[in-house]
Amino acid sequence: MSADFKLEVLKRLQGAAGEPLSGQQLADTLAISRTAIWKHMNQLKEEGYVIETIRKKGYVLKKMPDIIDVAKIKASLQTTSFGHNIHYEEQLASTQPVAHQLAQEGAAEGTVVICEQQTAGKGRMLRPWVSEKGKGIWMSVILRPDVPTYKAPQFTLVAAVAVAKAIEDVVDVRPEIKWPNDLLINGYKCTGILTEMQAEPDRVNALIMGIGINVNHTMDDFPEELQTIATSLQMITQKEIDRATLIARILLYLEQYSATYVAEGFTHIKREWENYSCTLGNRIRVTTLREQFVGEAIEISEEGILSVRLDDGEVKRVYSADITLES
Ligand code: BT5
Repeated sequence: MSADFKLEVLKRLQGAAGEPLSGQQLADTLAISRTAIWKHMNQLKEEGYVIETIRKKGYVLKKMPDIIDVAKIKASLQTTSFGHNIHYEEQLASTQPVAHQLAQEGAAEGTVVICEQQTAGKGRMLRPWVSEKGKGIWMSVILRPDVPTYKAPQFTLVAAVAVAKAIEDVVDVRPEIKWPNDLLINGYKCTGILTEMQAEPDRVNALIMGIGINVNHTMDDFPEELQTIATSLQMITQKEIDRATLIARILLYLEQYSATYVAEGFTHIKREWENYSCTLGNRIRVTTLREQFVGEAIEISEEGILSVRLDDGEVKRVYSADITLES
């Protein structure tokens, strides 16, 4: 009942098209008390509607909440299967465990879990991923490639290319890929990718591809510790970005590039990856679980492994690590 009134209040605010709507008038037409109207206004504000109260005149709807428009994603999709099944939630601890659960229950390839806010977003190695409400794209995509497990790590690179290309198309900014899973713009991180796997002894059963993109953040939306390392697409372009359009494009490239990788191997995608890379040819500091060293990133292999030449000429092959650019 009360939700219906809230919807009625919202409809009338929208209908007023920027003109103030008096609380008394609203109360009379809906036959509820002014206190009830006030409560509905507060609830709408909590949901992200910006409603201004003008003294003696009434309420004005200034801004709708920026929520991800799932219908719009579906309407914009150009895929065969990716994104046809979307689980949308306002808030989750993390989209990853939900996608894992769905994958275990047999969810089809291309199933997407997406939310407005993660309260315990995950990076690699149990690091936190900060996922501000309504600002970013926090999603997990279920992939079911028919490949042996050793081919799974390259999917992080496949996803990095897919997301970079989608951002370039939709936002007209060219991100750089920092091996293995970051997209940077002007040296600041705007995207992180986390690939997790469900596997039989030697075959991949499902990949849970976690993609986090800072989209419409302003600097103040980031906690202080991220302000010196993170950026958002809006901070770069000074424009609000439509998340639904970007998501649809990411799903298109993710579908295309993962199919290419499965059918033809890494060679074709590797070339694209190299074009986006800010890692290759640069001096980098590598931190693995066991050691730290500095050298020149010289190539990635067909398996997605990074080769680093140390100052004494020794070449190290890096499977998994954090890297920072030295200069
Ligand atoms: C990543 O890990 O970059 C992978 C992030 C994956 C996030 C997605 S969102 C949807 C899905 N559901 C999840 O729960 N996770 C995935 P890593 O390379 O370990 O980087 C983590 C580090 O990035 C942190 O230690 C911070 O320094 C930094 N960081 C955290 N939040 C950030 C943000 N919003 N923007 C930029 N940097 C961030």
